[in-house]
Amino acid sequence: MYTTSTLLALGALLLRTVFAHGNITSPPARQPGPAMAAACGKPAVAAVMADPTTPLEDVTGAAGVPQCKLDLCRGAMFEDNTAQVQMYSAGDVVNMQAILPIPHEGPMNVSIIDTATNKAIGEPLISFETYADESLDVLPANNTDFSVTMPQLKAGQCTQAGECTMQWFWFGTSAQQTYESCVDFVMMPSGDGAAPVAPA
Ligand SMILES: [Cu+2]
Repeated sequence: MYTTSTLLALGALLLRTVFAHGNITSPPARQPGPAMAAACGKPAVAAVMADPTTPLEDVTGAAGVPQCKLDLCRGAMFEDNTAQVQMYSAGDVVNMQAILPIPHEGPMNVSIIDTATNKAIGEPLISFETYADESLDVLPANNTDFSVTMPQLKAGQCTQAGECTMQWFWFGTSAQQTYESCVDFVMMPSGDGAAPVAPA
């Protein structure tokens, strides 16, 4: 016998492929474009254009394509996003807005990523052990509206556009869906232009 919640779950499963899941809306996040099409294929770009909140598992034809860095910014490339590089200084508080039309409970973090290595620099700027919990009637306000504080990086680090990106990463545990939105930025020297050197 089907319960109401079973039917709701079935409905959610069917709708999952039609409706959105989640992404960052502010500051402006990396969008797909010609460079991504060259690396990941036109169907991949079409999938993200059709649903800007799609998990990377649903980016058509991109899995296993060696030159497509699907696990960095869901394949979106800096070269397609040079016009929206944010400028930050250490200590800046950056408000971030997310939309989560279909929540999936799981961990989330926002981290500064070295794009050459796809490795995080330092600790996450914010992290949740449990985020976007669909069992809640209303999501906590800080799931869709939160702030991060830009850290003091080593002198010269993340000062070239494209060198680093600020990536929102969320994994829906039971949905087994991964979400990534990237905000491109450069760190501006603080004070008199000579950035203080942080201890290694
Ligand atoms: Cu989803």
